[in-house]
Amino acid sequence: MISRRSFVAKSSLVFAGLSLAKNRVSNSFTQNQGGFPIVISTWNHGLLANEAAWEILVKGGYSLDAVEAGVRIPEADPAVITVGYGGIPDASGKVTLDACIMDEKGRAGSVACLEHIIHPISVARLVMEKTPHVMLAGKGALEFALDNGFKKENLLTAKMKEEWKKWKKKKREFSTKINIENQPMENHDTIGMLAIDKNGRISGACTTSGMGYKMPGRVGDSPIIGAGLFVDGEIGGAAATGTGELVMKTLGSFLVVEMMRGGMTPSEACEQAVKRIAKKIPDYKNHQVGFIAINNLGEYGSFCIQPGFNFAVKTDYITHLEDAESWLKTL
Ligand code: SD4
Repeated sequence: MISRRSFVAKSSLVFAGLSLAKNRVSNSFTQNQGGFPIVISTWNHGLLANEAAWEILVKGGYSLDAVEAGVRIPEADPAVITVGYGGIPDASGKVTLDACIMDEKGRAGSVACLEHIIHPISVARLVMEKTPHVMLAGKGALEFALDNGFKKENLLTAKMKEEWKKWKKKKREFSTKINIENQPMENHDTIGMLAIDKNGRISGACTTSGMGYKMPGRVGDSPIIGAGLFVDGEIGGAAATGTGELVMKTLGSFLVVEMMRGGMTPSEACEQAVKRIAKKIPDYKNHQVGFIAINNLGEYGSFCIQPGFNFAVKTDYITHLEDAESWLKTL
């Protein structure tokens, strides 16, 4: 499979070296080289998540196990304040989580507005495997998780409780902060991950605590199959990050996969989905949305509205972060 990798991919490793966080390269060096196993995921926190996924992929394991294991890393990490434990709460101080998972056979599972469970992605996988449904939300999702042995936990850390109190005092309105994910004080956001295993099976996972200080009950794109994540085993997969409302209105990840079905490369397909948002949503410039995508050859790509979105890539040859091309930079 790695025969499709060109000299360019190998030389990108030389440029980038193997140390993790320092590696940030222009995507023009490495996109669309192809081959698998491969795992890609959104934002800086994708680097560590990819490592966990890679442990499974490199041993010949299933991509579905890999993406679940991968995104469980930021879910459990309180330093990642927009995924899982330690996530930014909603306006009422509750941490509510959204997640979904999808495999190469088109099976899908999802949870929305789930409280008290550190690993919503694993609950989403159980919804997929144990129920006739795709999505469980709120209390029902929590009951399902508890019935299946998940532990009820307090997800609001002392640090985030303090931040929430400060936010309340200032009576700040909800706002969508662009690239909040990589800001030192508020770093990281939704993790979307796509992987292809040694057998060519594609899976994806997406998990988040959603927009910080969102309205209670608000659900974003991340648990919506076709919006925050979509996988078609014959074509490829896509995942989204950023303002979920824009992604939901355009069913972004599904759109990316359909564009690839029509013959576009992953990069071109992500660009088209961003352009669709730009065409349909008048105030899109006030928001960030970023897509990552992978096709069934293991070629990958990305595109975003605002400069500042990056994603992590791991293959036999590559371990690094790449900056996504942005629509506003091209205007
Ligand atoms: C949401 N898409 O809840 C998520 C948040 C996100 O970068 O990814 N922000 O809308």
